[in-house]
Amino acid sequence: MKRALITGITGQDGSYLADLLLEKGYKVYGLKRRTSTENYENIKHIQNEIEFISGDLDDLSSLIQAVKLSKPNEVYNLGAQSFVADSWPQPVYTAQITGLGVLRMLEAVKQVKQDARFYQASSSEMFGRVIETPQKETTPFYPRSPYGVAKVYGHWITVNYRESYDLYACSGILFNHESPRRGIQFVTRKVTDAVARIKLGLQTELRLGNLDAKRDWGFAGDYVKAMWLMLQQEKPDDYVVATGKTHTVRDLVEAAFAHVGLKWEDYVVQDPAFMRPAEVDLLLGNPEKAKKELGWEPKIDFQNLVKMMVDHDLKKYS
Ligand code: NDP
Ligand code: GDR
Repeated sequence: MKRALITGITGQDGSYLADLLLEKGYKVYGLKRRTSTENYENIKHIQNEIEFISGDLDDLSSLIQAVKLSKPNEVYNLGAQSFVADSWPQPVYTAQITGLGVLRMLEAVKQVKQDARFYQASSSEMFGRVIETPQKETTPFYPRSPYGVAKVYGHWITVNYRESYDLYACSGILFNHESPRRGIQFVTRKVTDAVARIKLGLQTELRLGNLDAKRDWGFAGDYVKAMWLMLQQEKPDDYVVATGKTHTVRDLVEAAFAHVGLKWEDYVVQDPAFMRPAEVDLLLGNPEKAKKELGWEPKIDFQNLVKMMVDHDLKKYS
């Protein structure tokens, strides 16, 4: 039985990855930080099948202990302060967890179990003010937020540990991916949740920031398969994971309201409070390498993703 250690197990991706690995017969260990109230919402259906280990990406000793206890064949480092907007008010914390947290996890693997395969959750936010379009593995980085800068560090330290210590370490450069388990602060879920509440008469308006930003949005359930595939190859490498299609926030809003028969213009209010100090205007990924080398294909397109999320939120409030 293969053993996997997942950081960020309570998050969107951690929960889908745990579903996938349990289906494949893995023993799954989840690093779980202490929180004042329990947040098992995304994993409550599999809670009894996961072995939780108390730890924090800020605490190297806890990560060393987690690797000792789980003796993993594969480590998936998905834990992070992952909300870009909060990386401006919390830049040092974001650097500690999203940046240096990667180094701590790599150190734990290097010190305790060098043959464990390591996955780092890199991000399209590293491309930021894009140098070329579409973005691929060789596109230079130009991050536009403290979060993006921290992810660039996490990316390069993963490459460096691979080259310095011969670790099997991969970075997946994943473009935005969403689902009914997406955190409520992120724009897709904020919109689908509000559309459901407005349709059911529980809310009257939706306040948003920049409607012109473009993102390459896919489905999280498809993207965790690419993470697993990266760790099953002969040699470790880095891959862009994306749909190859981009849409504006306005397209998202329009699709979500249209799905319940409403016009978005009647409800959406632009609010400067949700504008960012520096914006990433356009992200569009080229997933050719992942398709060719991993045999990976996204299954859910943008329209179906939006419908899936709105339907889920409607059911939740009905
Ligand atoms: P989420 O925000 O849903 O989950 C983040 C996870 O990290 C949660 O389990 C959270 O725990 C955990 N975490 C936060 N701080 C710490 C800490 N100090 N120590 C240990 N764990 C911590 O993110 P996603 O699932 O969406 O993303 C997973 C990873 O992929 C992240 O690294 C993100 O930056 C990256 N990424 C995400 C993309 C996306 O579109 N979703 C695209 C590209 C990269 P808790 O529940 O306690 O808060
Ligand atoms: P992003 O996702 O920053 O791309 O990071 P988010 O959904 O937060 O923003 C996407 C775009 O929507 C615009 N926007 C708003 N965003 C939010 N959250 N709230 C609003 O009200 C709003 N109005 C407009 C934003 O300005 C932005 O342009 C996500 C995270 O999952 C990261 O962890 C991950 O690395 C990247 O995706 C790839």
